Amino acid sequence: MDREKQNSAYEAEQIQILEGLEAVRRRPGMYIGSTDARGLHHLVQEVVDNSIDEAQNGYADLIEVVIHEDGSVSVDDNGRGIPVSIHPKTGRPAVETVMTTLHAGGKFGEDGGYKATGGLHGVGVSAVNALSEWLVVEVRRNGHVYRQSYARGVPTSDLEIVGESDTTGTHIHFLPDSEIFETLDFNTDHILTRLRELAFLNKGVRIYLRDERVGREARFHYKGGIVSFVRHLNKTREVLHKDVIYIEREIDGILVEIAMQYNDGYNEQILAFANNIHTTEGGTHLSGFRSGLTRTVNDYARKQGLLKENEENLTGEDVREGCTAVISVRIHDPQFEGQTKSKLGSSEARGAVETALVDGLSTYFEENPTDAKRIVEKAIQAARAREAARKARELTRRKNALEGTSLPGKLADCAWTDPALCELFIVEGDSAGGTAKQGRDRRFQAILPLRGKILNTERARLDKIYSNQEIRAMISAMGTGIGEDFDHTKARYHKVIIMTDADVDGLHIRTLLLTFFYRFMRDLVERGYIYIALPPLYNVKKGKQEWYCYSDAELDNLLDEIGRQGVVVQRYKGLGEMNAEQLWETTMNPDKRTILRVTPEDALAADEIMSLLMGDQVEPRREFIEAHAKEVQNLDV
Ligand code: 0RA
Repeated sequence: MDREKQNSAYEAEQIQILEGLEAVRRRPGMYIGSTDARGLHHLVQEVVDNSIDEAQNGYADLIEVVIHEDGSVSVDDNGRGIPVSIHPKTGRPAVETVMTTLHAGGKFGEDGGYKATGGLHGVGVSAVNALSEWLVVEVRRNGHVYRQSYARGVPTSDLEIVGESDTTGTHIHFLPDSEIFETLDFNTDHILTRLRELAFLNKGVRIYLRDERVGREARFHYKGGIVSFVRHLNKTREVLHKDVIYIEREIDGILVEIAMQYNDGYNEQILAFANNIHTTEGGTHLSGFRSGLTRTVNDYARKQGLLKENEENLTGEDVREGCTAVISVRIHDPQFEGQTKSKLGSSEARGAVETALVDGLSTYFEENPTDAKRIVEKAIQAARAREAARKARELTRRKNALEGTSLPGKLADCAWTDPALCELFIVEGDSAGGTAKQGRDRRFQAILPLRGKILNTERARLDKIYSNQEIRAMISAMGTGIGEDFDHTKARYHKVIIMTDADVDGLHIRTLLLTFFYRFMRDLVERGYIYIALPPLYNVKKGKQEWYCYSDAELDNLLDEIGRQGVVVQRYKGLGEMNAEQLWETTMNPDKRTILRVTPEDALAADEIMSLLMGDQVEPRREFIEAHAKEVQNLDV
């Protein structure tokens, strides 16, 4: 190509790149979902995913993530390093093209690997670059260290050799753009949970996290992969069999991995992943697992005479009681569906997982008859309990028919009837409930005070839950029914706001409520109907002026600003210390308040904490209480 032609090709490419970056900055939501905390965390996810790809293809085994003191994040891996050679057409180094061109994050050439990413992410590291105030990439390759810097996606330097190195790898360091994101505050716990998950799903890969803002470090490395994951999930529970059942098959080009182990509890915990993405809405791989499990357990039970001819088959629910499992599939070009694009739609995954499970589990049952018998007997017990629960429910229904489906006496309902406009505040304690009733906007805000600790759902079976007063009040206020009777179209409110004190008891009640919603009205969590109120922690007065602070950091900032002279700080220990007007102004008024929407991940975390607090095992419970007693305010739900 002569020089002139090359220049014009280069210019055309530059224009395209600028247009691409513009598009990302104009409509960031299209690329990373949102510009709130969730979107912010997607940036880290995206960069880490690229390193995970490199690890999955066998070229990297160490990924180090650092949250720096200035709020920037860096991700380092020991892979091959992004190529730096000059592209013949553009005359630019490959790494520059990867960093500046939309959808150019993928591998060059075909190496047949599965991409770590799928529907939700996979927009390429160039989108991260476009949404960063600055980004620096360093590549270790060919004995050199190369570096290039960018501002909001545009190169501010050429790719330069800045040093020598006898290793290879990629280092990406970026500061998200405050012009784009509503918050720049990375949440260590969220990042930690996700990195741990990735370490479980990609066995052998070492993933380290260092948060230099608070001096916290974590290292994840699981040689057992998802078997370790299941052990982790069952850590606080009594298990029915010692070994985790592990199945690995490749069927029609789909890699299926399943790890499962029963515990003596009454709940199922089945996590499904597709190409490393946690498919919280389930999908074909999960339904393949479920039907395979029901079939295998029933077949074995019949064959062994544990189920008699005149007895009905065990249901899916029966065989999943106490089942903890992780399903991980790797599939080319996965299809994602659902409200949050976290449901696997690829139909071929259903058959692959079902075949793998039926095959693997029946073999396991043949080889481990003692374990098999325990599992079947547990399912038979579940069937009996289900029958008892049905009878209890029928009694309740009959009783309701007699008494009319009245709303609970303690509920102060709102005037409007359109659920989309109505909010239900679940308030800890009768006295705070009274204040909330006075303070609310009674047109669309309903108040339900709950007394004491509601029933702990971890250890209680369904039939007992129905008879608990506080729970029944909540169920009838919601109008949806629970468990298999649940019907979201009957929800009387589309916002349910949990409002508890900012102390240990309040945290406990909040955790209980989240566990309850997660277990029995999960659909409400998935629809985003559940929220947490954020009452202020401090009231600050100086002369006639008054402020509210919602965290210690906020208080410190305010005091730095207004000084400490003549300032009175009141710490709220409970909701009861505010009067009706204050509660409305700070916590309930939709124009001023902050409320946190609960995600399925939050609810799952609550569920884990709950089983830790309430499970049979004393040691983890003590550790948890000791670790969290001091940081109640900061505990992320
Ligand atoms: C394109 C091609 C090759 C590697 C990579 C990209 C790569 C990208 C990232 C992003 C973060 N870490 C990464 N590591 C590698 C293959 C290059 C070759 O053939 O040597």
